[in-house]
Amino acid sequence: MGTAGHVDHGKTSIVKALTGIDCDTHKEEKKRGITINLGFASYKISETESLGIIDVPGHRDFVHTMVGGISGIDFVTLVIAADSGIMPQTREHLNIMKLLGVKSGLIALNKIDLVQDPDLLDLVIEEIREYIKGSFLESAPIVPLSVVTGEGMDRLQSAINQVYSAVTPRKTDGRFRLYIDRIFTVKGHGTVVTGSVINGSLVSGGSVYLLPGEKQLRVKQMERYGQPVETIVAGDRASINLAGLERNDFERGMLLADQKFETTSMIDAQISIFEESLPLPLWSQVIFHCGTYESQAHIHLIDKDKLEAGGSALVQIKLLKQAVFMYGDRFVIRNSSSDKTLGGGKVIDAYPFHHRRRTTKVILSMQQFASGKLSELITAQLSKTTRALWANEIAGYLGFSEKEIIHIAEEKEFEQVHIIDISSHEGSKEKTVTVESTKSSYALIQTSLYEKYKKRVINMVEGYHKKNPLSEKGMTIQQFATGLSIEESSATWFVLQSILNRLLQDKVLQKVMHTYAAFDHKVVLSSEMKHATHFIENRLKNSGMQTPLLTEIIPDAKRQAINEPVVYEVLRYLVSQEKVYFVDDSYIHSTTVDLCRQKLRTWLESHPEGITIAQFRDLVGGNRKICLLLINQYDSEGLTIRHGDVRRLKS
Ligand SMILES: Nc1nc2c(ncn2[C@@H]2O[C@H](COP(=O)(O)OP(=O)(O)OP(=O)(O)O)[C@@H](O)[C@H]2O)c(=O)[nH]1
Ligand SMILES: [Mg+2]
Repeated sequence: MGTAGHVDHGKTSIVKALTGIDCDTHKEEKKRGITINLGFASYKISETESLGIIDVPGHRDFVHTMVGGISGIDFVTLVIAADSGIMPQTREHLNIMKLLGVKSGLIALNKIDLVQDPDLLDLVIEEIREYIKGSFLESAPIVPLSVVTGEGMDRLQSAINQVYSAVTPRKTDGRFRLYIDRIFTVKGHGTVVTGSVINGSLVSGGSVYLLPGEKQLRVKQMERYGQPVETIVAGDRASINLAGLERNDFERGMLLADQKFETTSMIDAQISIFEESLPLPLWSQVIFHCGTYESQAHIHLIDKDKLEAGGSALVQIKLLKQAVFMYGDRFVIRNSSSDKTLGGGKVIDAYPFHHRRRTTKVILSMQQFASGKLSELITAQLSKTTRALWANEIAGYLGFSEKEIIHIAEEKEFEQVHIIDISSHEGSKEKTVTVESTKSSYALIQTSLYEKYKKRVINMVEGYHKKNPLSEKGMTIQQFATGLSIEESSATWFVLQSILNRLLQDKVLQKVMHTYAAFDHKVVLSSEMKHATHFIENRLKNSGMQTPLLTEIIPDAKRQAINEPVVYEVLRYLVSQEKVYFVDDSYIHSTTVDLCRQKLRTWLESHPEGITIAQFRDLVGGNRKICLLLINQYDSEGLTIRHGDVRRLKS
């Protein structure tokens, strides 16, 4: 529970009356008689449950402190002094709480001892009722009381109990984040930080990151309301004893998280400004507050040229100080001299592009982000890139759990996104292992992009066949990936694999060895090619062991009106057909290779002691180089095996 309200209306007094704890502990606070820092107390709701209370300052100079405190609360006790009624910071605090998304609370109408006239009291109550109409406090209990006389304190307690038990607990799954509001050293224990857990949960003994930054810290011990605990969850106020942290590593506004977040200095947001504010021009300079983070900021209106008081707009905000944000984080903006709260909003994209121009496309995408619908968010996130993303990558950007992302993506109606379960992929098993440990097993891509990739794959294969008409083979996955600039093992690579599998299934492609060829691809020779193939093949066949050099084949072919590029193409084709062997610069016809193989086998069957190269040469004729090449070929086929200087049959 947080307190809120104008200075001097009795917030700290009420907390003290409830808990016995005086939150104004600093010398300066005592001297001035006002609250300056956040105060913390715990109030026993029942035998087993304690309520953490955050007492905030009411003075207008410390509204930024109030924002930090209020960010971690579930409900508020708005304190209004009966003798003065609604005052400027009553309004400002209520406005801020609306912006930060506080959902419930009650009103403590304090100092009734100073209002003798019951009609006057009724008047104040009426004024308050009127004022809170339309806000989250509309039907909140208003409890008249006096801390001085103690009147109404019992009613206050039961009102707190009632509101407390109606609060819906925060979601505790998702990533752990805690805004640090205090840091101190405890003798013999080291550094301790305190703050409010805004998301997720943390278990003692784990490790956390201090953000922004790289520093990883070990959680030694945790306490909730002074009691050691093993787990802290969203909504808790906690103190954490950390190993590895030094006092000057810390700056106000930092937070602890269970994993690294990319830092950002530019966000897209949806903001609204108060009725009492001045309009915001296209560009403006403000102070930005989120949790305990505070920075100067430039706001650029995107869907409007001017933001009128009471209105809202989509904006891009440039922050002077690095920060980490998650989708949906609430913030407050104050004027640049920081004496007035202007309004605030929520982060809709923590890592946007720089919107130099305010195009319809930009606005549409921002509206998608602002809608808050997870399916829209996923689409918007995916449309920022021309590649596929891992489910957990998207989860990270948006601040949802991977499970939620996969769940939505799998929904039938969600047609804009194609989801690929890489573990179900034929042949991707080994990949899955390496990928799973660091990444996700689900890749997501916009359906339109998936279709685009599919078309390009088909075009690439067609182009390949056109260029290599005499090759039966198509392209390898690596060739597709290179052509499409897809990194191996990236999410998009798995999408490519999925596309290839789909095209095989749909009989658009066929597998030829380890390549993908068009399903109806057949090598058809033109009469010119037929002539060339016939000539070259015969030339090689007739040469037997006297394999011709390319420099001999080319002029021979030329005399037959076959030019050089055709010679190469035909040779490639003959090799792919296995009619010709290409070994170390020489082309040997397969009939020659077969014949020599036969001779060798027969000879070896009657000569178990083996054959030397010289003997083999005598057996088949031809030069030493060709003989060596042939023998190696037979070794590699598994016909023969080398024993010292001789080859024997490998049986
Ligand atoms: N007469 C009377 N005085 C009260 C009552 N409650 C608080 N006060 C006095 O009002 C003054 C301010 O009280 P605080 O509790 O410090 O007020 P606060 O709202 O915490 O003030 P800030 O934190 O500075 O905004 C103190 O002098 C209190 O003694 C009450 O019920 N009746
Ligand atoms: Mg106070």
